Amino acid sequence: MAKNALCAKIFYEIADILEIQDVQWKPIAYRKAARTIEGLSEDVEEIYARGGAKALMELPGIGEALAKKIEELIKTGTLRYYEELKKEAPFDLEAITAIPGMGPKKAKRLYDGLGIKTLDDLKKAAEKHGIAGIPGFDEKSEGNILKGIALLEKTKGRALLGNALPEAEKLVEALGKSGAVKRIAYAGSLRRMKETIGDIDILVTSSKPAKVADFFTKLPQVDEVVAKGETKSAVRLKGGMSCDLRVVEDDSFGAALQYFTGNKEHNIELRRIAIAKGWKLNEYGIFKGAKRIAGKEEEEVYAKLGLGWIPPELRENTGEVEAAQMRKLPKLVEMKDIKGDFHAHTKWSDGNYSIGEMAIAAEKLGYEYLAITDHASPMKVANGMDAKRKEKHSKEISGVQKKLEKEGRKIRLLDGCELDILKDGTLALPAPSLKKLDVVVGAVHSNFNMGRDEMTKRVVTALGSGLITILAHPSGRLIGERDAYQLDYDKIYDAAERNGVAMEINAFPERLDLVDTEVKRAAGRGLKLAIGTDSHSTEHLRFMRYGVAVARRGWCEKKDLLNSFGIRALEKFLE
Ligand code: DGT
Ligand code: CA
Ligand code: CA
Repeated sequence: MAKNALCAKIFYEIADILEIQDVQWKPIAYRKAARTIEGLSEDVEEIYARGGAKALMELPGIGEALAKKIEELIKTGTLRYYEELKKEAPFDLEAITAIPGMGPKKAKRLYDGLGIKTLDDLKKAAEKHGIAGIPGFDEKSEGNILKGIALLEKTKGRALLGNALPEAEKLVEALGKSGAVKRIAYAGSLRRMKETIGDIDILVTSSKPAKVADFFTKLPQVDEVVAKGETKSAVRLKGGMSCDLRVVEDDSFGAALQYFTGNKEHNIELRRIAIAKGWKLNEYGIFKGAKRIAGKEEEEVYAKLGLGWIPPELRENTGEVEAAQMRKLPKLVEMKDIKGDFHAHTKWSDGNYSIGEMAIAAEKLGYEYLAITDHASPMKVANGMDAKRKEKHSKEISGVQKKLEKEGRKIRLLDGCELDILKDGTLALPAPSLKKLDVVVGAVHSNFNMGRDEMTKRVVTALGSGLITILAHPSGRLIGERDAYQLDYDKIYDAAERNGVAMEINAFPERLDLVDTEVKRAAGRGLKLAIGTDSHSTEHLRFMRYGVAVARRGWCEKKDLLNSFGIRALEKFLE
């Protein structure tokens, strides 16, 4: 979550909890601060980077105490005061408010009315339809509560890749500077770039294992030390994630990296191959009798087993071992193949920056092009544009383009919009408006709860217009918050094929949509994929790497991704 949204959300919740406790005045102050932060056009992180807590205190309603709290949220992603406050409630506020749409106030009403203390109490009450009578709740909310609980159970204790990866990179960097480690890498689901991560696994080699353990368990990110030893340490990080550190010998580093990258089923396949050759494979190496015949490098382990090196993103035992045996592994797309981004918002809808600022940020990333896709929506969803405003928007895009060219910049802006696909499959802007655009990113933003046939028909109808370039976040899921809507993907792909529509890989960490398994199917039948970061700020453009990860997990090669097209080839495709 962007830091502004996080600060605002937590301040609102603190206000609610304080109100429950009958604390005077403070709730008003927290709400005021929350509103201030919500309304900022700049990231609090940037304000803080520029002028520290002092700069934060210049914002209306933010005094020293609140500035300190924002500072803590920026630095650690959590707030101790808030965590403590939640514990003071007479019911399990933390667990109950983890349900989407459930804040402290609602939780208090459930406690007052039904004595609900735990998630389990809540589940039972919802199942028995006991909640509908409580003020502010009806039968529909009972269904939503049960859905929310099911979602929580599914993602329980797992972090988004977009949160875990930066955290792991910081740990690896810090350990690298400890002066006690020689080789270092993260392994596990993180190295496979799975969309959610259970825990971070780090491997090192060292001649001073005790010093490594000391250094690791004393890192500022560490909240609690679970285990500490010369071969293995485990900690809980301040953000709530767990991290395992293993110290291995130089000669085993490759084998350990292979073993701890997993996944388990992939490992079992490899072990089977080793056994068939009369060898033993474990985290220390490949052994012929007592003799280690491979282990230092991962490539060596795969090569000994008669396999090409398998990129970690493919190691899910879905055919990659066989492909490696036949030398038929795909040549996966890489970050360096990416020449542009197909999904970005500006101040014209719900983004935080101007068209020019987004363009310059994209150029800094080395891109040839950036599609400006502000919302177009008749319901004005997210400050969406109508046909008239879209015309002005287009004018500004071409104006900014000219200005950029005058400055000698090479980045090309693609004139676009993120277009609402309405309930019946019609589009939020008329055909003549859409025909003028370079890129139309079509998206479902309303009426999520349709049946499978109806939803499929809705999207197929929209694609049939021939006016959509890319189908945005096709499943609509928000990881841990909202399930995918019901869709017949084969029918969607058929329609996409007929109409030359690309499927989006939305790279926003909560979305990662299409999901990797569907990406593999879509690319497998020849559809093009298009990564869009769905950026609402310049920082979000960096989410591209999560989109590339999904593409790689979906076995995509360069040719499968629209983003690998240079501007000339892209213009041809768009025609
Ligand atoms: P996570 O943390 O739930 O997102 O998923 P992973 O894949 O990181 O799993 P984790 O942290 O439990 O273990 C790291 C790797 O260690 C895993 O991918 C494969 C390997 N591993 C763990 N347990 C076993 C096992 O019982 N057998 C085999 N062959 N490998 C295992
Ligand atoms: Ca793990
Ligand atoms: Ca682990």
